[in-house]
Amino acid sequence: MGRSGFQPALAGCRCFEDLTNFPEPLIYEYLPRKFFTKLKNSRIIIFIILITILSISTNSLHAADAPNLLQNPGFEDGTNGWQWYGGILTYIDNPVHGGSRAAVLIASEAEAYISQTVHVSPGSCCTFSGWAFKNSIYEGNISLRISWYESEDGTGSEIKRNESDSFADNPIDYRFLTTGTHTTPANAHSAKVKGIVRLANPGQFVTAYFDDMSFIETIPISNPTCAPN
Ligand SMILES: [Ca+2]
Repeated sequence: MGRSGFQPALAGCRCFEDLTNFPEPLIYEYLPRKFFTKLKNSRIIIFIILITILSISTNSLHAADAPNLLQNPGFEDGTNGWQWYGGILTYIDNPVHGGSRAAVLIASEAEAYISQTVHVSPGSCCTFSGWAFKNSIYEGNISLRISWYESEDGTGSEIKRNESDSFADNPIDYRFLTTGTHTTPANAHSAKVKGIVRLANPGQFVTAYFDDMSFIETIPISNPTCAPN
């Protein structure tokens, strides 16, 4: 039986056994169109999944690789790189959270703080974190804050602030604080990061300890906003 005599039966059958004797292009012609549609859709789904995984991995690596922009973040070099207001700043070897030194701020104003100013880019994602401790007979609370400025060096008026949770009790060990991740305002070019002590009553003082501070800035690539904000 010639091929011309077989084709009508094949057209009615449309089974794979019959197709094995035909050249490849003809097999494609006889395979159900749905098969190719499903194959095409599967490839698209796999492609989207791979792109998503790559995007997540890129962002994660980007954040993980971002350097700590603070100088002397663990106070191993004493108080170098840090400014302070509303009290006295020094360092101590016990208690520490990491390394062999931590900062000690003896706050005597209603709001005292240690601070550093860092240059930032508008639209970037910034996170300020650190560890704090206090053991005081007087009442006061401790928190972290990012103050945003339009200037390049933290001068001028504060245009926005983001603050961490605070604590007022005397914890048994250093406590982690973070402002969370925030988008740098569109007109901001510097950020002053602060470890803050607020006194509950005037005329008293509170001794607070800070260690292992970090300020991380990342530039969003695939997602134009920072999360959480
Ligand atoms: Ca330290």
